[in-house]
Parts: sequence; C-alpha cells; structure tokens
Amino acid sequence: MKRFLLIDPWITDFAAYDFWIKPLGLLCLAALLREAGAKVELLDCLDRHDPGWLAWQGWNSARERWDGTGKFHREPIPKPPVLADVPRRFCRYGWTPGYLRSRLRQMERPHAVLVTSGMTYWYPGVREVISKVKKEWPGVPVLLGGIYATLCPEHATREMGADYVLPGPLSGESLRQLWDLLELQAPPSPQWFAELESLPYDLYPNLRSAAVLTGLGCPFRCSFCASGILQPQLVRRDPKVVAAEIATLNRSRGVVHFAFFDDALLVAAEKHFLPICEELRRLGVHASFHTPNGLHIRMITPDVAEAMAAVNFRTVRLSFETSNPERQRAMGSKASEEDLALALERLESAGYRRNEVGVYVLAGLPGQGAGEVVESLLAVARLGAKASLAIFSPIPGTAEWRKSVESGLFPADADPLLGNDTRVPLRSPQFDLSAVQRLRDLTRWLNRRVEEGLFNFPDRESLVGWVLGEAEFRLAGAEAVGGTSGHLRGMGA
Ligand code: B12
Repeated sequence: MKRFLLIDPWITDFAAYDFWIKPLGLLCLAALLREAGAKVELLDCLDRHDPGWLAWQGWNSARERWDGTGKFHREPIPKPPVLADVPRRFCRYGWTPGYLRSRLRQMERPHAVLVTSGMTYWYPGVREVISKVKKEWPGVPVLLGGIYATLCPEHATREMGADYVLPGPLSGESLRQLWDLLELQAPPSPQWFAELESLPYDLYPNLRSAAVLTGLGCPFRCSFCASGILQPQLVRRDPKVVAAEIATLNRSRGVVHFAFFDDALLVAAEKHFLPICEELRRLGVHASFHTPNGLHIRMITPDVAEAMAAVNFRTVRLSFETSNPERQRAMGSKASEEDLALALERLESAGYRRNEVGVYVLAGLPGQGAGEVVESLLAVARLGAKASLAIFSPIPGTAEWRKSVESGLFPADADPLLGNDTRVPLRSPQFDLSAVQRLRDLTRWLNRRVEEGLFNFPDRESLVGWVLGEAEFRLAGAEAVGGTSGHLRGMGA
C-alpha cells in the first residue's frame, strides 16, 4: 500500500491568529488519495490542539476564545533582509522545528510528501519545512501545491527545494499529472469536488473546530482578489451532503464551531445556502457557525438573514471594502452604502444586533487616500455595525497587482515577501505604518462607540488630520480600547 505524508507548514509573518484555520486543499487531496487506496498521514504545523504538541509544551489543552479561535505559539526568527525596513518582530507561528522533527522521526518513511502553501508571503515557512523533510528522508520526493505555488509558480519552482511544484486547482489535467507522479492508478473524476462526501477530519486526533467548504471559486471578479485565478469556475457540493458532514462532526466528534471558507457562499442561495441551513435544522445540529471570509452584501436577503439566525451564525462578516462609489464601481460594483444599510436592516429584522455584524473595510488600495478609509469607517459606524480593517496587499495576477506594478509601487518580479500586508503600507505614497496604526486605533474606537450606542463622531476632516499625524486631538477613551499611536491629546471628540 502506498503511504503519503501531507504537511501544512507553519506561518512566518509579523502577525498571525488562528481563525479556525485548516488546510482545506490538503484535506481534499487526502480524501482523493484515500479513495485511490493509499494510506495518508497529516502533519498540520498549525494544529494548536495536536495532543503531541500540547504535551511537548507541557499543556493539557490549548487556550481559546469562546468561538474556538486562539493564539498560535510563536517564536521570533530573523527577519528576511527584504523586510528589514519593517519595524516589527518577524515570527514563526505554529509548531517548532524541534517538534516537527520529532514527529518525522516517529514516522515510517513515506513514498512521497505533499506540502501545501497558503499566503504568497508565507513561503519562508514552506521552504523551511521542505528542507527539514529533505534532511530526514533524502530521496523521498516532495511535491508542493497550494495558493502560493499557484500564484507564484516560478518563484516556488526556483526557491522551495521541492522536487515538483504543481500549481493550480486539482482539475482533470493536474490530477492526471499528480496520479502519474505518485504512480497511482485511475485518477479521480474531474467532478471530484462536487462529489466529495466529506473531508477526512479523522486525521485530526483532537478536533475542536472545523472549516467547511461548500463550494470552490466565485463568479465575481473583484479587482483585488485572486479567487478567479485559484479556481476559475464555481463548483459546489450537494447541500445535503454538506449538512450531513457537519452533523456527523457535531455528533460524533463534538465539534461546535464551524467556519465557512467559501468565496461565494450566498450565490444562488435558494439552491445552495438555504437548503444547507434547512437541512442543518432538520438534522437538529446545535453549533455555532462563522463566516470569517466576507459575505456578499447584496445577497443578504430576508430569507438568508433568517436562515443564518435560525441555525446560529455567530460571526457574520460582510465584504464592503469602501464607501466610495467610484472605487466600488472600479472594483466590481459589489455593494454600495445603501446595499449595506439594507443588509443590516434585514439582519436586524432576523434577530441580530447590528453591532454583532463585522464589516470589512479595505485600506491602502492603489490611489486610495486616508480620507476614503476614514469615510468608509464612519459610514459603517453610522449604520451601527462594527468595521474590520483589512490592509490591502497586491496579489500576483490580480488587476490591483497590475496597477501597483504600473504605478511603480512594485517591480513586476517582486519578491512575494514584499506583498506582506504589514509592509505594503510602507511603500504607499498615501500611507505609512503610523497612519495604518492610527486607522486601526480609530477602528477600535469607533467600534467601541457603536457598542456603547454612542453615535456622535468627530467630523471626517479632523479624523483624517489625526490619522495622518497632522492634527492632534483626543479620542476619548482611545487608550482604554488599546490605542497605541500616541498624540491622543488636545481637542475633545
Ligand atoms: C478562508 C480564507 C481566509 C480565512 C482563513 C485564513 C487561512 N489562512 O486559512 C480568513 C478569513 C481568516 C482569511 C484571512 C485573510 N486572507 Co484569506 N482567504 C481564504 C480563502 C477564501 C480560502 C482558502 C481556502 O481554504 N481555499 C480552499 C482550498 C481547497 O484551496 P487551496 O488551498 O488553494 O487548495 C486547492 C489547490 O491549491 C490544491 N492544493 C492545495 N494544496 C496542495 C498541495 C499539493 C501537493 C497539490 C498537488 C495541490 C494542492 O488543491 C486544492 C483544490 O484545488 C482564500 C481564497 C481562495 N479562494 O483560496 C483567501 C486568500 C488566501 N486570503 C487572502 C488574503 C489577502 C487574506 C488576508 C491577508 C486579508 C486581509 N487583508 O486581512 C487575511 C490574512 C489572515 C491570515 N494572516 O491568515 C488572499 C491571499 C493573498 C496572498 N498574497 O497570498 C486570498 C487568496 C484571497 C484573495 N484576496 O485573493 N482568509
């Protein structure tokens, strides 16, 4: 019997937090390899609940928040030279190399090792993991795939030390190539995803939360997003099968937190999302559901809002990005401020408090000034919702990437590390790190006001001046909500 080891590398970054993270690409691959009769083992260097890892740290269990999220173990590591200008500590998040080595040494030598990759700028962790594997088992072929490998295939081929880099989704063609490399018979059907019964979560001995994938891809082509490159067509699983998978994990493994990682969960909801919710109710699943990846605002119909409340969606994030109508149009006309207002009304009618809803606002898009971001944050606050600030970083292959290259912000052959969202604002003519820090402080402050039901905000100009360090005034209580950027003196808010 063929034996394959699947590895999800650790993260190397300035910051990382476990928002129900699971290597779904690897889990899909594991399901297919098992169906082909192979034995599969998984080392997920981001699994905070792995019993061996807990014991290695001398812990009984990992600390977590009410929603199942939590902090990774982290260790400072040398900052890559191209990031030397970022005044932050660079860390490895997840298992230590020592623990990974000990796990590799307990294992029998596999026929091949399959490694996945996440963010493009997390590649140092991928390289380090591959080199550890190569050191333990010289001669065992290492195959690399995943998001970084798909978006930066040349870089990955040149730099990672893998024997094979397999970019792209697992489609008919790439599966044939993979099956040949692994010397397996009969590749899976090209419809494998639509036919997927369940993800092999039994590979996690101590499963506390699960990521759910009901569909791959997205019919929208937002200018900053790579979804269309990663998976050109929307493919979906049967709603009943998805609900059954969740119900089984809930009953047999006691999992109560499920995070949907879909890019287009609500598209054609009457045929997909609504039946999933209906089935979850019919099966009597008692759990909390989370959508950390933003939902399409215009698709929050009254039925969708009610279904979300009925099955207990607790973390609800909406993708707004900006309140600026021109930029909304340029990015793909996903949602206007009116659309956001309507969605919030519907969620409220379904039983949500507006301030339970998180709204993504993007900062640092090419040509976007601080004024637009402040305006967008204020728009969200005025509507009574909480903003979640996402810092823009250009992703190779997207329209915004091309704009960033054309505007000279980025060389076309830039090291993917330069796309790190902590570093990107350093290079923007409109932003610097302290402006970003102030935008973060402002977001926290506005969210606190919204939570307290205080809806009088300073005017836009004063806030922009403050964000840019040109004006000083006091955001009452900003320190108490974790403000770090100083200069919070002067004018009253
Ligand atoms: C879920 C998700 C999240 C979640 C969970 C995060 C996580 N780290 O897992 C949340 C919401 C928290 C999140 C946050 C962010 N995300 Co995000 N996220 C995603 C999303 C929607 C899905 C990822 C996923 O699970 N896909 C499904 C699996 C099945 O796909 P896959 O891994 O690619 O696997 C397929 C193939 O690659 C292949 N495969 C995979 N591994 C292997 C291995 C081998 C050997 C082989 C042969 C094949 C293979 O098989 C699979 C099937 O075809 C992607 C978009 C996307 N469509 O992928 C964005 C995405 C990864 N995120 C992105 C971004 C920008 C972010 C943020 C930085 C946004 C922000 N500015 O705040 C933050 C960063 C958070 C962090 N530090 O983790 C970008 C990536 C940017 C980059 N430079 O790489 C993406 C691509 C979205 C986009 N905007 O284009 N994210």
